[in-house]
Amino acid sequence: MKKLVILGGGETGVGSAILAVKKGYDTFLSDGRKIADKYAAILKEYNIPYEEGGHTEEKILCADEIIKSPGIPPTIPVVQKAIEKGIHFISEIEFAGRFDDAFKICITGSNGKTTTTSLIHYILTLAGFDAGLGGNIGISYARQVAEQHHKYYVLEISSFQLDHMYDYKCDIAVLTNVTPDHLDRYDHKMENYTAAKFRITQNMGPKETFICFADDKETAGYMAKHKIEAGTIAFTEAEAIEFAATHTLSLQGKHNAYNSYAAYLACKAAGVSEDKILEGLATFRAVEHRLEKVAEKDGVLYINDSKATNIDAAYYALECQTRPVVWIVGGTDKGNDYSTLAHFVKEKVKAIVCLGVDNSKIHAAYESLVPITDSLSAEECVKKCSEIATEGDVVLLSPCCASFDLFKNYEDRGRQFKEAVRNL
Ligand code: UMA
Repeated sequence: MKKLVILGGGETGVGSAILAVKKGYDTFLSDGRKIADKYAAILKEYNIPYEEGGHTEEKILCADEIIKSPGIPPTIPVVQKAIEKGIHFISEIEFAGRFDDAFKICITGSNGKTTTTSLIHYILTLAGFDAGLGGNIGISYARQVAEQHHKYYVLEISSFQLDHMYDYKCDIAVLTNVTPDHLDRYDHKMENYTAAKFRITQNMGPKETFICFADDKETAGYMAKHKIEAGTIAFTEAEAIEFAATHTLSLQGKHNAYNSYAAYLACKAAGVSEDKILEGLATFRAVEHRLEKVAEKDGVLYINDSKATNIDAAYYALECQTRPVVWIVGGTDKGNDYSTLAHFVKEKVKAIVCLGVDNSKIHAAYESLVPITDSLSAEECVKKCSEIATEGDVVLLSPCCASFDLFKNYEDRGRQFKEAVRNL
């Protein structure tokens, strides 16, 4: 029997473990920290052997194959030793794909992928397709393959998941854009990160469809040097803007015109009727934590864009603001270059409230431009913002950074922010 070791006991790891035992693998799960109660309960329910609070090398280095959770950096000692030993690493998506014959629509990109994925899934469901939603959002793909069966899957795929994908083949792949993100995991080299994103096209041929944004610099640069085997639709900014101008779209803003148009093209390629696609694009409700309007209090609008964990996402959020902004920024820095947002700070931002443990880079970048204060909790942060903001302003949480210094994840950060706003 093949020995499978799973590193990480979160959503990815536990989903993979369920699928592995169901498929008869000799399975062992190892987590370096304490496993959350809800996941430990599932492991016990399925009788899956596991350890927590540390990675025991003897129990891991005997594996035939390892599934590494995407959040575990490849630099940790046990991973390095397994690589030296030549053990094969795969991602959860690769693993689940081995047991899934569904039609697969996969979306990747630095930004817009959650929105585009959710839009496509919403439209397919509206049109009566039996479609599962997963990947980097919600219930892990592996768990769904183990416990449910869908004819279609719409999967958001992160670059970390793509890193260990080899034989997986998408039927339709969408690449929204490639802008700097997670560079700390890619030797601070943009070309490594871009190449990871393009792994989404591997194994695809002319019968499959690859949809990308032709005016994205990194995408165009990569495609000028590499041949893409898939049937490719590279749409332009002008086409997306024209589409947005001539149709009713529930999502506003330039970046959402790209997301909506990419979703339109993907749904067309999947065989959804034009009517249903347009109905879906007109009736879709915004994704939580993505430019989500929380409340208007004393004439101040509060927006939760906690999902903006990199510079480019915050760029879009600032770009579409028309009111003076009290900007909440900060968290775990991923090698950000804050200077690219300085012109927005000059033009649109009246004050910055940092929400993070180490805000030194943000202070250094913007201190000379606007007043900056610090906060260490969502409650303290929202209170400070409410004191600074006056009628007609917007308080925008669009932090440019990961959330792990103060929160469990970006969802936790967004929910705590909303709670604090409601309690004002
Ligand atoms: N752990 C170890 N050893 C270590 C470090 C961590 O065992 O050295 C353990 C932790 O204790 C924890 C587990 O690994 O129990 C967590 O694994 P994980 O961080 O990979 O998290 P999962 O719960 O498996 O969630 C992952 C994605 N997380 C990341 O990519 C960091 C989730 O995306 C995704 O929703 C989920 O799989 C389901 O597919 C989150 C995310 O932030 C939303 N993604 C990044 C992004 O969107 O920018 C890529």
